[in-house]
Amino acid sequence: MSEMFKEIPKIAYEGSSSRNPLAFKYYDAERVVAGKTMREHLRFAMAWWHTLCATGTDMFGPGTADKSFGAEPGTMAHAFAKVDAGFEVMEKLGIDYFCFHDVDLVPEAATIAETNRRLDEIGDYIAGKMKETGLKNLWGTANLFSNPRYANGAGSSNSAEVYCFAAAQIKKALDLTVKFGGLGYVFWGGREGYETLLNTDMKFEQENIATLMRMAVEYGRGIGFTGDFFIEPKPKEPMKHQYDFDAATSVNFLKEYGLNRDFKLNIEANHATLAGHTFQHELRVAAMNGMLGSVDANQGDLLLGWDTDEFPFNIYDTTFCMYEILKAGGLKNGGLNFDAKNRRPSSTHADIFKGFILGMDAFALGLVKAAALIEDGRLDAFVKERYASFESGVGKRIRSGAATLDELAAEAEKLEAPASPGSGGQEYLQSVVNAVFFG
Ligand code: XUL
Ligand code: CO
Repeated sequence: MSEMFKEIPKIAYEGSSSRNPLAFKYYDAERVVAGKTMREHLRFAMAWWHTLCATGTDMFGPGTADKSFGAEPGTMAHAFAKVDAGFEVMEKLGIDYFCFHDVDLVPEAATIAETNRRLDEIGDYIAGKMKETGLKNLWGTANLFSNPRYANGAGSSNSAEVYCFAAAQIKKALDLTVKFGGLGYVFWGGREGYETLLNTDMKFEQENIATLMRMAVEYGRGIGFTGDFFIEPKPKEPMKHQYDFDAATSVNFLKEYGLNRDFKLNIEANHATLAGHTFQHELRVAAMNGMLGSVDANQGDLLLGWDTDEFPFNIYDTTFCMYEILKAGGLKNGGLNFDAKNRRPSSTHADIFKGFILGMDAFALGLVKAAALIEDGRLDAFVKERYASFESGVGKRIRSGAATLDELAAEAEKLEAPASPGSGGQEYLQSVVNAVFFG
């Protein structure tokens, strides 16, 4: 295989004073932070779809980036060229994992049998490259939203025939994920939702989605998949209302249908902001329910109401993300998948690498700052003190579940001064964060 990106060298760590656009300023893979190397903490992954398929097409115009990689798009030769390009991107950047949808890998054929044959062919090639390079699969998924048959959803479709197609795609995507030794399998319910309740039986559709997920677990475990299944919450786009709206909604759904033993959540930054939450809020909801599985690392633009999937740039957000991950004890079968794409005018091959450098540096810096905030201890100490009234006396009885309303009402009557919660200290805490950030 010949080198595709001849103008791009292997990207090295050169430190924050480097002015080389093709070097890491903060991501130093083997540097140990909070007991593990950056590489182990961050477990970066390349998203096949954005890196190798997306050309910058939008509803106002065609693509600007050339992702042909020397082959005719839409052919199997192109599918193979994308594998070569993808492995070169990962090797040059030192990214250990990739994530894929079934139809990112090959052009979809007229029949499932033919698509599957193509997937077998490309799957063998990818597995060979993985063996040769040591690169790994973070997670796989099936694209159950692009093909017109999924206009009304996949698991939530009104058509049992469409539902069977979805099942067939999930089966094959699970086969591939297991073949690649993937750590996870994702359900992003792109069109699992509705446009109008006038034509929708919401409970019926949600039951069907749960049934499809249960079948996927049964099949996956049967073929030796030991990783985690993930739901990736998103409130809207493409549907007006999606059933996996946010982390809390998804946790409730998984518990309601008894799927919580096999499933965790894949939290995406831009999906969090579309739901009206911060990224950190969604990570915390997942973590406090024991379901913080993996992360789609990107960011949105708060002035825009859609999923812009930008490479991460905001250091406060990457810090608070890594803060939640460190506090949760790390990601077991997850990592940081760059579900991120270059802006449409950033159309050169070098821009692909610069996007990843931005994102990897932003998370490396976030990791360092999150570890520093924990080490500093002032945030933890403040929170502990804030709830101190629950450590003894009546507060302790409330926490143990032993208190009664009668008893608490009697306590309240004994109080001489009006009860006060004390200062929330937000400005102080924010200044602590800035002091830790900027010294
Ligand atoms: C879409 C999105 C998907 C999922 C995988 O918003 O995030 O790319 O990550 O289907
Ligand atoms: Co995503």
